[in-house]
Amino acid sequence: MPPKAQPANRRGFLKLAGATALAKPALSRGTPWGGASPPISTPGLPPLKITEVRVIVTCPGRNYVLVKILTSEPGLYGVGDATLNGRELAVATTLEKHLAPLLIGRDPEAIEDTWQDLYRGPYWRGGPVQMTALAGVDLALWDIKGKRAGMPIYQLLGGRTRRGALAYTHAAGNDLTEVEDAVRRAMERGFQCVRAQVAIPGLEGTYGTAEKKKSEEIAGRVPQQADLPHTELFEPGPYLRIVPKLFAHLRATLGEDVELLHDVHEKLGPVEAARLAKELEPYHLFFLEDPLRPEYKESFRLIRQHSTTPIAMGELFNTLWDCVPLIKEQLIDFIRCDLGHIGGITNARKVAALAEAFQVKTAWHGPADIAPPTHAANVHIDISIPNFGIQEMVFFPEVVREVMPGAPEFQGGYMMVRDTPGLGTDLNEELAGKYPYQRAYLPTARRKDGSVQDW
Ligand code: EZ4
Ligand code: CO
Repeated sequence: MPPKAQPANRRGFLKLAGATALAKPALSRGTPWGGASPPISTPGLPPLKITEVRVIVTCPGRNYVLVKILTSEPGLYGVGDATLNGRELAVATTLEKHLAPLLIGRDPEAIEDTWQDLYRGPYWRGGPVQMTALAGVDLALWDIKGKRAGMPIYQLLGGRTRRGALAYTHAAGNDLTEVEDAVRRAMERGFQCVRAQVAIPGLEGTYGTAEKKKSEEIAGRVPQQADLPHTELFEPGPYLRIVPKLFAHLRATLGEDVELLHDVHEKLGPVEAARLAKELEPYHLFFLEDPLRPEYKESFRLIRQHSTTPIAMGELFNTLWDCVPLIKEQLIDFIRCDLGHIGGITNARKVAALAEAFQVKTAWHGPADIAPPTHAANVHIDISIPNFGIQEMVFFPEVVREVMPGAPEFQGGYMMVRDTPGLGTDLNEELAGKYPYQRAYLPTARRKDGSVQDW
């Protein structure tokens, strides 16, 4: 029997939100189902509904936001990651106050429909806060679907295309030999690919280097406090001089057999980035990461015109459309979105497919400030697509692995996911509760003259 059509009544719905739920769509004649109702779930399986959405903010060493979606089937739930470093509570509030009421009563199997509805529904769409919240929901729903199907997510995405995901780790130091030693340690651990960052002489605590010191002498800055951002110094001149020296040193001492990468962290202007890419050419980088800020996509042309150093970009992108200009003009070689900030698996697999058509490979962002469910989602996609490039990874401390078990594991240079149904990751809520949120910010940066610099 077709469901009874209901008149549109948004106010009525809002009052109901959290109890029964899903907005009843307006009557539209001429459909076999008697209205513009959302798609229905798998025939033959018992109908499934979302019964509860829990938002858990925990700080086992650093802050993480998790979203746990429970269903009408006892014991069937999914856990997603909705961590946005430095703005965790904005995402948690979005989830609790704005998204949870829309999810209760909904069919968790209709992932794409839910994604579209939550992305396009608010009219004011996108941005890192909303896209991270959406990623949390998306991952939890994929986790549920995998568990219901009895399959790991990579199977639902088409099955394995490879045995493991080639991984890179970070090596940093205060001078060239310290970085060299760090790269050697990574190689001894089994890494074939290593990202190398070095401190800039005369400037303290550059992005990615081992020690982050305060630089109190910068003009016009408020004093540092533990729970306020510390400010780093940056000058493009010394940076542009030391980085080619670093890679000359690494090639001279380590040879060609290790793949080397470097993260610019969107700090340069167009001609500076072009110069760096050009000067690094002799050292054959695997890629140069995030050379320009995401606003300046057309400037990537300048880098391309001057160098064959492979370029990777994307951890600050929030939508599929952010990726289009760079991919369709083949201005990059690797697209490295953050699944946690681009709306999860549902959007990332479209980014991967778009990239495939233009011979661009994936290199999903994999830092310590996104939680194990996103790291697992990275690897599920990595091992099920044809155009995987490389996977950034971190070793989580023991306490994080206890709170969120099941993160992908490093084996001989590759990342492996569990073959258990769903993402393979979980959340120990009781333990998470023992580590309450602590206010924390990402660092900021300034130039020597005191002016603001992108970090
Ligand atoms: O600075 O995720 O490639 N990795 C990175 C990260 C980012 C952090 C910011 O929250 O650039 O370390
Ligand atoms: Co980066």
